Amino acid sequence: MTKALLVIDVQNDFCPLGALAVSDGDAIVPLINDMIQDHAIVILTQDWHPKGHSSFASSHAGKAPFEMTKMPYGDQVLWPDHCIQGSQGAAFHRDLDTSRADLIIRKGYTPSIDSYSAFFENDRRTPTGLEGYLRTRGITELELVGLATDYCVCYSALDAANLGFKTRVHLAACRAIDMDGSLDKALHDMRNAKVDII
Ligand code: VGL
Ligand code: ZN
Repeated sequence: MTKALLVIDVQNDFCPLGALAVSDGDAIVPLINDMIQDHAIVILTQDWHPKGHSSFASSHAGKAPFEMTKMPYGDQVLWPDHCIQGSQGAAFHRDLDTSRADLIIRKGYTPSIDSYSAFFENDRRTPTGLEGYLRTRGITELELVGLATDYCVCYSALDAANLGFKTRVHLAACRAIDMDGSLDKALHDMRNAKVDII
């Protein structure tokens, strides 16, 4: 068994005062830094959208943030503009220890497709390349932490488990957006997919 710690989207825009702030999002940073010290392999993800990305409400006339729309690939929540490539909001939280990361995988760069999961874009078919990276390194086990529990952590954990990786989510080192019951649904879906939740 070779194990990696997968740290999802600990970026300024998901922390208090950020464009898509997750309440208490920054509270997990010290815990994650401790976990980074305890793992031989650390991988970080970074939400990384071009300006005018199709997941932004501002790209859809008459739509407000947190409303739904239909994309060719299915239902999509419309978000405030966030994690614009190269912006301060897209940068990692300043206290996150990024020095030990073997890989930083960016996602959400395709203008027409959102990407919650670290493995596949929201069309559920376009790969990010993370699966190949893990397999070629012989990594079989993943510990997930980060933001947000009910979106990018959940989608990444579901894909990881469905791809056959032994997958564990550490809730103490995650925080959720939690709108319209999304956290309860995420926990339910992860349990059904045999994700270990602690
Ligand atoms: C995320 C919404 C939009 C996340 C990213 O990191 O959970 N959520 N983009
Ligand atoms: Zn995003």
